[in-house]
This record gives sequence, C-alpha cells and structure tokens, in this order.
Amino acid sequence: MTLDPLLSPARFEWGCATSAFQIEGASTVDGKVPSIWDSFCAQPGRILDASDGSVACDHYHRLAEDVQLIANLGFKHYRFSIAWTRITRQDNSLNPAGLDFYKRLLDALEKHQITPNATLFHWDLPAHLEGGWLNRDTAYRFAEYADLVARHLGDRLPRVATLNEPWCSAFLGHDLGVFAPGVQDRAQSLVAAHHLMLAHGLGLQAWRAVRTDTSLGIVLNPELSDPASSRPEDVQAARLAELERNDCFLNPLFGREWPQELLQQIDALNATRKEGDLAICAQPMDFMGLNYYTRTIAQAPAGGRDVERGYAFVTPTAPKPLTDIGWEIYPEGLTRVVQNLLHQWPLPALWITENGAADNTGVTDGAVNDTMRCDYLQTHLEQVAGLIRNGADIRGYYVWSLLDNFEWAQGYSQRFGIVHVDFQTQKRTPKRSALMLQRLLQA
Ligand code: GCO
Repeated sequence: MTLDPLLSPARFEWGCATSAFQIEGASTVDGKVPSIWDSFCAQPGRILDASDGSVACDHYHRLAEDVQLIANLGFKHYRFSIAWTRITRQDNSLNPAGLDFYKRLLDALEKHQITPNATLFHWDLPAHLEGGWLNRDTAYRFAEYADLVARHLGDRLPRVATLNEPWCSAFLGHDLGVFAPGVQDRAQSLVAAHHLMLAHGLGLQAWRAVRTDTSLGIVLNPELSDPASSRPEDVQAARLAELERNDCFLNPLFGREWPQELLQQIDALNATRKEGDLAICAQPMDFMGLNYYTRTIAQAPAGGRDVERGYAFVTPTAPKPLTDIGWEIYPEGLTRVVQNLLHQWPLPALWITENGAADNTGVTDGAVNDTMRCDYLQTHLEQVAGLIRNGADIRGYYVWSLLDNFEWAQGYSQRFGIVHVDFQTQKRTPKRSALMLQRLLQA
C-alpha cells in the first residue's frame, strides 16, 4: 500500500486509540472506585466470555512499555480516555493517586514527543452516582469532574473530547440493555441521552472557565442506515434509526430541538428537561471526532420492542464481506455518512477518532498475519483521502485500536488491536497491520 499524499504525516495527524476501561486493568488499585462496567461485568450472563476489566491489558502497570510501542510504530498522536473513577473518590473529591497515573502517562508521551488526545468519558461511569445517566445530577457531577481535570492536567492536554459515543451509553445501556447499566426501557434511554448532552455542555462550560487554550469537542458514532427494501415502511425505519443515532445528539449540539418523531415517544423527557438546556448543550466546539466501523440495514419492525423504536436491524450475512464480529465491511459508508452530516449540520473541523476491524487472526511462528484488517484499513483510508480531496475538513485519523483489549459485552472474544495481546502472559506482538502502518508513517 502507498499513502495518498493528502494523508502524509507531514500534514495529516496519525494516531492510535484506546480507552481506559478496555486496557488499564488495575480496577481496585490506588483508590479507584468501581464503575458501572465493573458492576455490570459482575452480573452473570452480561459478558459473552464471563470476563471483566480487572486486568485487561494491565496497561496501568505497563504504560512505559506501551508508550514505547506507540513510538516504535511511528505514531505521533495517541487518543486515550481518562477514567473518572480514578480521578474522583466516593465523595467526588480528587484522588491524587489516580491523577498521578495520568501524569505518568503524559510524561511518557512527552518523552517520545507523542501528542495526547484525551476523552473525559468513555462509558466507565462511577457506580456510586445514584441513578447514573438517568439522574440529571450526574450531568453536574460530570462538570465538576471536567473542572478537576482541567485544573490538574489541562496545561498538558491540547485537545479534549467530553464524551465518546453518547449513543452507546444512552441506547445500548438503557434501551437494548446490552451495555452497562443494562436497562431495557426506551423512554429511559431518551432521558439518558438528554442528560449526556447536558453533561457535554456543562463540561465544556466548566473546562472553559478554567482554561481557554484547549481545543474542545465531542466524539460521536454517526449512523448510516440503508433500508432493507424500497418499501416505504423500510425507508421510514432506516430514517428513524438515523434520527435516533444522529439527530438526537447532533441537534442539541447545534441548538436544534430533537426531531418530532422522537419527542412523541417520550413524556419522561419532559419531566427532566428545563428551559435553557438546549443553549447549554450547544456550546461552541473546536472539533468533532467521528468513529466509523460499518453501516446498518434497517427494516420495519415485525413486533416486540422494535415497535417502540420504529425500526429493526437486519443482521448482515455472507456473501457480504464481514469482519470477525459480524459487521459488514463497507468503506463507502464512511464517505456517505460524513457527506450526509456535512450536508445537515455546520460541523467544525473533523477527526476520524476510531476506525478499525475485529480480525481475530492469532500468532503463528511469532507473527500475526491479519490481512483482512490490512485491507480494511487500506480501503477506509482511501475513503478518507477522497473526502479530503472533495473538500471535507478532516484533520486526522486514529486507528482503533492500539491493543487487543476488553471489547465490552464481547469480552476478550473480539480482537481489534493492531498489536496482539496474549492475555495469559501480556506479551505484545505487533501484527502485520501495525507493521504496514509503521512503513507508511516512516516513508
Ligand atoms: C467505540 C468504542 C470502542 C469499541 C470499538 C469496537 O467508541 O465504539 O470506543 O470502545 O471497542 O468501537 O467496538
């Protein structure tokens, strides 16, 4: 593979991404308090392989080695998340020992001249916050946490995102119930979505009250949903899926009311919304991160809880090309989804903050020949270059993920890393995809 000149590291930001709960482990160390993911993993039947994040990649104890690895692979940028559960204690006051971990991480990155790109919330909500995202107070607690990070680490963080993929926290967590906290209630998921966006806005306000030199934004996973057929019912289903995933989050960011179709579903929301919330959500943003993996195919609901949602997803099957987690490989979707968004909302500068594939190829003779992931990355990078060529303001690309890690409800059964992790020995082995990127970045 050769690199399109538009993506040359001289002018375009290249990075790799991780998140705290998925790699750190050390879940009870140095005063860390439990998150909703710690409690969720402890419930039987929640995680496919009955695993948890207590050890994960043991990154907490191996950060020097892991940052060295990032440097060896040639990345100059690293996206990670800060665990709220390490920064604050049960009484929401600062936990200096947890803070120290991120200081050590930032020291190591600085030593290798790798620029940090931090996310404040990647799903690991402190378990002691009563009601979690269903409680409006949690949005105010988030602003206090943002204030603490701004005060204690802000001078070393040039770019900060408030939330990662709030759709997942709201809908996978409170409607489908497959993510923590595992609630299955449509109305509650909309309440959670509102509180998440409120937290985003309050968080930005809190940060800016401390510092004005940080580039601030949010990371979303916008949806491209195609109808299963041209039947009007299926077309409408695909539309509703996109409204829930996109408009529900993008509208508040730009001060627009939620789409009517969603508002009709929820009296519960009216009970928690206050005059002025929309203005809080719509704080100016310096950037937006977009995560893209696949598209979905939607059809009219046949029954059950899909009726409340107004859509059902069709599971993709062969001969469609699929990654090992069963997601369709559809590179054109990246172009289509970005163009759709640019058409509808006045987006700030964009970064692709996650893109990657589950390719579970193992180690053979000391090497991991993950050719499917190599092709996946290559074809998606071509789309990124095409978008830029056609005028999209995309400033960087972060591959998901640096390491094989705890893949949420799938446990350790799905491997997204460009570096293989042997979870028995914690040995790291760069895969063919990592070596491919290393070559490109050095060329
Ligand atoms: C995400 C998630 C990652 C997942 C990845 C693969 O932001 O979607 O950040 O945590 O591991 O998406 O499912």
